[in-house]
Order: sequence, then C-alpha cells, then structure tokens
Amino acid sequence: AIRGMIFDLDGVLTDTAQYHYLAWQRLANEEGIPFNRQANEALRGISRRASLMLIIGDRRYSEVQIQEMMERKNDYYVELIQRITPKDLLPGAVSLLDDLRQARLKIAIGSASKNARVVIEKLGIGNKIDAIADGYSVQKPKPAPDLFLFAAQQLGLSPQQCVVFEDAAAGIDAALAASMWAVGIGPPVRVGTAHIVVPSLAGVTWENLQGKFRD
Ligand code: B16
Ligand code: MG
Repeated sequence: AIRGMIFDLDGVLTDTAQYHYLAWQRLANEEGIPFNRQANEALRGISRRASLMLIIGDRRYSEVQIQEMMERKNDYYVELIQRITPKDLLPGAVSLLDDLRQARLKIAIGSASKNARVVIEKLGIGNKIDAIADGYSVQKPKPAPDLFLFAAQQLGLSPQQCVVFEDAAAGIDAALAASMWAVGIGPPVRVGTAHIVVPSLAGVTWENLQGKFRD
C-alpha cells in the first residue's frame, strides 16, 4: 500500500521556474547568448550544469568559466528567492499536504535544487514534511532514480510504497526508473508518461488519489 508522498519543489509546490528564468536570462544577456522564456522551458527540472550546457550550446567555454557562470547564475537566483513567502505556494499545495498528513502518510521533498532548503523555509512548510532530498543528497541528477530513492530511504519506505509528484519530464522518468508511482502535474505532452496526470494540485485529495495506484 502507499505510505509516502515525494514532492518535487520547483514547479509543483511553488513556481520558482520564473526566478530560475530571470537568473539565466541575466547571465545569458551578460554573455551575449540568445535566450528567452521559450528556451527556458527546456530547463524545467534539470540540473544547474545541464541547464547551462543547453544555454551555451556549442559555444566553447573552459571548465573554470563554466563554474563561474554557474555561480553567477546562482547568486542572481539566491537574491531573487529571498522574496518568496507562503503566498507563493501554488493553489492546492497546502491543503493537499495537510490532507496527506491527516491520512498519516509520510511526506518528503525530492528536489534537484541546492537551494531547496531556503525555498522550503521561505514557504513556511518545514513543519509539514518529514524529509528533504535536495541537490546535495545524491550525485546523479534526474532522470536518474537516485534522488527519489534517497527520499524513500529517508522516509523508511520501499519505492513501491511511494508516489512522486512531478512537473518535469526528467522527474517523471526518474520516478518511473525508481519503480515509484508518478503523478504528473501539467500538460500531457510534458508529463503524459506518469500513471496519473493532473493540471495542478488544486482539488487533489488523498480521497480521490487512493485506489488509483494498484500493482
Ligand atoms: P539549483 P526541482 C530544479 O528543481 C529546477 O526545476 C531546475 O530548474 C534547477 O536547475 C534545478 O532544480 C537545480 O537548482 O540551481 O537551485 O541547484 O524541480 O527538482 O525542485
Ligand atoms: Mg520541478
């Protein structure tokens, strides 16, 4: 039976994608690399390094320059997320977290971000979750299953007992590779390979979820 829920952070509980976009755009402008909101869509859920690689394309940079650009983007991002408040939780997020706790399910965050703890603190949801797996927890980023397996381990559960909520294709792939149940948040073109697809967390309850996960 299902005993735990693992939530991606960026794009599922809050829309930090906008802040990631602004930070990458600023860096791209400084480097004279063409970049826009549409190009940013391809970066959803993927690691900082993989994001930068997609932005620079076949332009040649040294490892030192790559490191410096990753740090510079992060400095811009860290500055932007200081303004996050509980109002930045996406519709349905708090009620679902409370509903799941009420049902005595364990809850973890499974985020690729090294800034996940700051965001969780700013959102004020630290007291609603049992474990955090973030950008420091494992080496291999999504779509590898490692981050979600780490989260399940932190909860003391097997993968088959866990459901992952994800907004990114790489995250759904990671959940399926971990042999977990996957709920895709967003358009089917992006998350259609999940077991269940919903447009957002609004209106999602344990009552209408349970029973949909059968081996
Ligand atoms: P950072 P998630 C991901 O978070 C973001 O979606 C992605 O845009 C970002 O590049 C990645 O975290 C790394 O974040 O640069 O802060 O370490 O969706 O897995 O919660
Ligand atoms: Mg995400």
